[in-house]
Amino acid sequence: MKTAAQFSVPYFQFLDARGELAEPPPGLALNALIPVYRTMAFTRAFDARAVALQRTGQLRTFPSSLGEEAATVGLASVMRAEDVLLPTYRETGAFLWRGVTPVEIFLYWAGDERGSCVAGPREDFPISVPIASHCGHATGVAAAFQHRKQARVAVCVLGDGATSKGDFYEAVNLAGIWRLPTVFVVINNGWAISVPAARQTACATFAQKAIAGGIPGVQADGNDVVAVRHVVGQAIERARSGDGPTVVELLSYRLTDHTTADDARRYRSAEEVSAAWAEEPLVRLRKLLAREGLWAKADEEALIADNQARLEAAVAEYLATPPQPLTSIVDYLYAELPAELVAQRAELAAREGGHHG
Ligand SMILES: Cc1ncc(C[n+]2csc(CCOP(=O)(O)OP(=O)(O)O)c2C)c(N)n1
Repeated sequence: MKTAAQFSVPYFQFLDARGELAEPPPGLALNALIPVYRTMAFTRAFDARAVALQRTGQLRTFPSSLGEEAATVGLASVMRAEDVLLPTYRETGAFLWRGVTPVEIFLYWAGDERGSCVAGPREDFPISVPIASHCGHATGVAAAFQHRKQARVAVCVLGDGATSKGDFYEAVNLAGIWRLPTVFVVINNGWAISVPAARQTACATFAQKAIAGGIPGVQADGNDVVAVRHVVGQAIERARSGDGPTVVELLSYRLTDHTTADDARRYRSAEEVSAAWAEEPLVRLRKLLAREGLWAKADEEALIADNQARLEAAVAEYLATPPQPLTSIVDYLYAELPAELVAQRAELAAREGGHHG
């Protein structure tokens, strides 16, 4: 017997749970991590405020990204403005880094169409709630970049559960054949609603799903923002320089419910969650910055106050935004409405306008 082929999946971690930085990647500029930390902290504060709004009937539903801030902010922080993000619903940190406003994010989760029509970044895709359907869109966007000879990259973010869908495999396959400038970032947060990662795949990693597409797969500690920026940054630059796609798996943990419509206590233990808190990404980054003299107690206090003020202003603006007409439900689906929707639109128009919450 001969070995037909052999593969491996590299794993990266630089900043451990205690905030110790071991053998940093070449050229690491610690200063660059300060705005990253600030956005991660704002993402967490936004998260808590959004859950509170939902609990008081002022948002429809909200998928918290508590614990995933290093993954979401980290991946966005190594994209260029002209790259295109194709997100799911749990990338609040990436939206905020890319310039989506808190008000726009609140509007989205209130069911308001204007939450998908953001002022910037105009070419990023709207949130994909159907699991994995945006993987095909990412290959389409990347094919357009390749066709136009633009040095731009499509960054598709998905969950571990989404890698079980055919859409993901098809997209990886096509991206491999055409060497498309795509990066598939799989945020493995341990769970797909109540299905644990171990029951989602028989593979040792989600990154190795790249191998069948003939492309590299890499894994990193997704709670280590240094590792996230390193692996996603390398994959993006590889794609930009014409060397094709990569699957990046970021190991993280969803510290709370799947959405505000879920109760995670029904399917996982308190012990598991408290063990995961010891790994969370914000504290370890803050410890590093503090040790390097880049972040002091006064900076943290000023940031907390600043974040609260920004959030309260955003909440006030969101709650004061006049609702869209009910007809907005169908107004953005087609260039020309099919007959049955014309009738439904007329019914909606006859009713009174909606309200937030
Ligand atoms: C096509 C499709 N099937 C099923 C669902 C219902 N659903 C919503 S979230 C989810 C789990 C997704 O898990 P994962 O991809 O790991 O992402 P996570 O929510 O954990 O970030 C499912 C099955 C859906 N939204 N779309």
